[in-house]
Amino acid sequence: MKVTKTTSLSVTLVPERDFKEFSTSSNNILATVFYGRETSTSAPKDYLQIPVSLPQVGNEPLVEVWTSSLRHEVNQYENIYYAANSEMVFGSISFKETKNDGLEKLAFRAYKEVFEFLDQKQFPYLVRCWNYFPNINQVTNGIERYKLFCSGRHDAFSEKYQAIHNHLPAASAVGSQSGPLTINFIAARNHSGSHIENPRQVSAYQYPMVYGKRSPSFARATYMDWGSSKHLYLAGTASIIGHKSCHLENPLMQSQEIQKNLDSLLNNCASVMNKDVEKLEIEDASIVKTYIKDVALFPLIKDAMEEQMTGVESKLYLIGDICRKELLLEVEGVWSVNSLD
Ligand code: 3EB
Repeated sequence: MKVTKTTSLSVTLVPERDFKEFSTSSNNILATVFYGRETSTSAPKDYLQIPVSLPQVGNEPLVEVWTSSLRHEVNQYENIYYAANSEMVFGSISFKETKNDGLEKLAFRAYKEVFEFLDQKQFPYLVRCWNYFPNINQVTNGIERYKLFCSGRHDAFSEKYQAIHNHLPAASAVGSQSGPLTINFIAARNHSGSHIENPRQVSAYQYPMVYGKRSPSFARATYMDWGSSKHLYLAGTASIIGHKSCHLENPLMQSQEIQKNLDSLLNNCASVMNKDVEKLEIEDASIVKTYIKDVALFPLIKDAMEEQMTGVESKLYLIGDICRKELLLEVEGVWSVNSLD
């Protein structure tokens, strides 16, 4: 695999009050994500600005900032706002539900449009997806909304790909308090990432039917070599062993189980990634996001996370519903990878 050595992508959290200074200094911002905001995604800027309606909890408001070494353009394609350079695109699509256009249909349509966009603009490789929509655990006509979402997404992936599991990127699906269905994504032009599973967990795309007629379309992790920066994107990771939720109603034990899942996933990533000749080492995470179902659990979960991840500076805590109603939190992040050669 040949990659341009100078291409980079980085992610960090910047306090909102320092953001202006950050953005006017030499940083080449590709995209920003503002959590807890309702304002619409805007195009006429030097970078993509995406609001996500999940409230932040913690000391001071933070902005998630993605920077890249390459020159990019910001534009709109149908319902997709994006920032693209020669190697990568950061995009966002939002659809409002109506009586006639329910969640399943919209998830299908949104992913179809993302695939069409990626074809048109020649970014064939999805690297990471984030899915947000309200009332994720609500049951309508006997089916939970998360399952409807999974059906629509699955249908779009199956229409696009024959063996879909080879193409599924790391993802998160989190319940917002309000707002449209929003899908944020990163895709690559020249290299596909490697999608990696967790030996402690059944692959989500192989979950039994009790979790929905169509399985969730995501990988546990995606490794991407951008060139000078290499990233491991870990999907939303919950207290699930095999395919079963564990430690119901116990946030501390769920946190600890999540840590075991992250450790096992990172170990598996290290061994999969080192099958090539290049020797790679996983560093501390660049950013870790914890989604918490109930704000009352924040102090306890924060303590657990701070203890478990002492080396990680950029931690963000967001209030959101987890896609199984018995789960109290979920953790995702981006881990930097170094070449030892
Ligand atoms: C799980 O492991 C927990 O549907 O895109 C985590 C990450 C979860 C992504 C998704 C769902 C998704 O099944 C839920």
